[in-house]
Amino acid sequence: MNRKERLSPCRLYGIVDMGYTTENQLLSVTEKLLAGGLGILQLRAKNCAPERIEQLGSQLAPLCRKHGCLFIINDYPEIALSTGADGVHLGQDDGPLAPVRAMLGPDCIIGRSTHSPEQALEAFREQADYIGFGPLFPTGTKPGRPSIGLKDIANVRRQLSEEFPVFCIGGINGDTLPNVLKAGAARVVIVSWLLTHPDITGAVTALRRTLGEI
Ligand code: 3NM
Repeated sequence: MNRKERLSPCRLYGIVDMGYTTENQLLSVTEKLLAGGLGILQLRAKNCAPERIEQLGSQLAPLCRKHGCLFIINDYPEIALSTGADGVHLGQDDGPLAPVRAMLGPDCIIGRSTHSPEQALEAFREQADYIGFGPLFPTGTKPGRPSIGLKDIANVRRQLSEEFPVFCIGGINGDTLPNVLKAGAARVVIVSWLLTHPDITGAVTALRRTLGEI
């Protein structure tokens, strides 16, 4: 299966965010997420130098590969390439996708953060392989970013092709998830709730079951 075929069944997207994990804990937290059968994982390290992200990514990439989990680097296409990651995740301010696609090749996964239906449609037209859509709720993981609520999820999914992966994100946890699903979401990214969970592996498995991934 190619990378995009492997992305398609993923309903839960995890992020190891260095705001919640020390470098010492990074490998063990990642192992716990992977042990739950996570299908796609991103390394997000907003306060790390690119050289350090490359070192950390080089450790995580083979670990994810061993577990059959897609591995995505946040922000840096060149680090995705040099670490052998499966793809890169880009924000709204990271420029057009076409040059990144040219650099990484057709098989690489490119994701884009979107914060409105217009941005979601634009990322789809630009041939992103998936989008993040949020933040649905206020979240300390991206402080200061206005939340967009649940009202547009169903419409956005309807406007894009049925199977296009829309990962809802931002403030999703065990309490908010049922309403996110009721609003029409099929896929979610959960960061802080998972990383601070007392049983990370169990939580991943339970979420995958709730989302119909298993
Ligand atoms: N991107 P948590 S919201 C990394 O809307 C990120 O683009 C967002 O973390 C976006 O699950 C977000 O801890 C933080 O709320 C998600």
